[in-house]
Amino acid sequence: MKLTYLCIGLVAACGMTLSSCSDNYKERVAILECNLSKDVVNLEYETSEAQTIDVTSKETWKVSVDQGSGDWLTVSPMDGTGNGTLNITAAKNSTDIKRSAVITVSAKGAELKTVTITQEAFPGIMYDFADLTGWQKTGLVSGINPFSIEDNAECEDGKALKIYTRAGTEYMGTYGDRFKVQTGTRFYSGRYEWRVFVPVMGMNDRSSIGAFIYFDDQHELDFEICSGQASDRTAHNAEPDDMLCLVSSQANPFFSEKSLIKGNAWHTFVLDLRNEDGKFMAEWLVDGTSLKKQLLNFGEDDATFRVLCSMENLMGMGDHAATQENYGLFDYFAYVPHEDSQAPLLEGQLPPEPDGETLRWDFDDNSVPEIDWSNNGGIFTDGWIDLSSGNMTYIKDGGEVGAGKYTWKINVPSLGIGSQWVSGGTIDVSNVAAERSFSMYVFAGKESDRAACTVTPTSAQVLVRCYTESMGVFGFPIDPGEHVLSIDLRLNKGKYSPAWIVDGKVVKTFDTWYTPEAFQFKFAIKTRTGGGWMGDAPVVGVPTVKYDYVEYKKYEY
Ligand SMILES: [Ca+2]
Ligand SMILES: [Ca+2]
Repeated sequence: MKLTYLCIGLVAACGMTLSSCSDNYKERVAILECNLSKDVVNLEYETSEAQTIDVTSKETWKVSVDQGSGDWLTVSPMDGTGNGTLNITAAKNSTDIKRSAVITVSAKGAELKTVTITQEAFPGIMYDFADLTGWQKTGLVSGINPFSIEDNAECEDGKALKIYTRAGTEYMGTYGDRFKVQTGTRFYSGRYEWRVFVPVMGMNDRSSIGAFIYFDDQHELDFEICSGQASDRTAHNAEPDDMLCLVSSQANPFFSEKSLIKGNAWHTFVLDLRNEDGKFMAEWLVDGTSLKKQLLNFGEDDATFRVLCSMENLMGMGDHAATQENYGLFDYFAYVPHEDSQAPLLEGQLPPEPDGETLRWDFDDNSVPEIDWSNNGGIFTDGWIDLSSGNMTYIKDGGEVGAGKYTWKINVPSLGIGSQWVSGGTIDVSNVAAERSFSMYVFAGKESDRAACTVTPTSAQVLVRCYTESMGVFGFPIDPGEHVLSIDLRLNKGKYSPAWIVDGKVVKTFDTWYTPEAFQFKFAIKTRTGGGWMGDAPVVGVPTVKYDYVEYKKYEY
């Protein structure tokens, strides 16, 4: 019945004669059998075993595969005679899109048979290190760029992030080479997975490869890989190509345990955090083998984690300063939530703005309201305050500020690279001597500041310098001209959590450990020159910088 319909269809479509239809019919009856055991196969995003489809035929058959624009499905064999079996293998789907392909089996004169193969999307967030989208570089120093994207055939996508540290005592310790990339997105419970190439590192060098998650110094969970101290190597009967792998919790509770791991090899490091009665049950696995399982004293209500990949010349990791350049390669980092995991806090997404009173100063009568601000050298024209040689300090209510959204419109000048000049808003601690601040200056940046940017600046662009001491500098390129900049200072679990917003777009968020109880702040708009942290050359002339308005929304918490 089916064949008759097909034949009629062919006649209509191709204008074939009835006699040729009749010939086809006869031929088809003779080779009717070309059947497949399945017509649909659904694959997980990652499968290790090949799926099979049985072909039942007495004829010679051929296989064709339509996989859209991709190249992810492998079918073998692609032809055969008589009964056979097709083996279907799929590459891991690292994308967030479910994909499909159609396999067609044809035998001469027989009806075409098709199998639709679908593959689930990656159920979490995959960072493949084909570039550094979503990551911030930290610890950069002048003169070298320790981060690079390398071609590597052993990577799933052919690309890896390489981070290296230098040999020598001058690059040791707190202010030595400590190079990291960290995610802007923050995560809760779930499965954290890094694929890392561990070389044989300099013997007993104080260098380590890090794959870890961080909220603050009390909430940090790590893998650290080093060649280790000689005494530890002896205690573990390490072979020359063995490295030491430390699994650690920095606190709550503290522990650090060592085991051996082969150097000159790729490894998969998994940190699995499951919710258990409001706490995290944490498990550390290397290449599928569990090294440590521990219930922590904290859970999702206490910490959200950024993910880090690092190379650091750290004390305690060996017996002496690095004798060679050491490096690590990172193929990918992948996060997969558990069923009950809170959704990640994506970079660029903020929770709804808290309520609060909004204060706004337009300067449109060409003066600073004296009860609100102290003006030190600002000059008014056309409703703008020119702070090229001045600053203005918020003095209302004694000048104390806290959680809130601080916004200003600035006309940014062109600046020579490395000029020691900054202008913008800064929220500075007022009750202790330590440096604690949230600032958002515009500056040109040194070459190292510019190299550190996730988005590469053009030569004409300047940088928005997003800064707080506990984070360091995050530079975001903008063109000279008018921009609206905001520091959106929230409280997250009782601690200050700033977001830096450029023209309405969140470019950076960070959780500090600063609390309103410990620190009071004052706000100012300043132009400053001459600091070594600003650049490596004196500014030429007096760049013109003007502000159209300032706004402060005091959040109610
Ligand atoms: Ca990769
Ligand atoms: Ca104005």
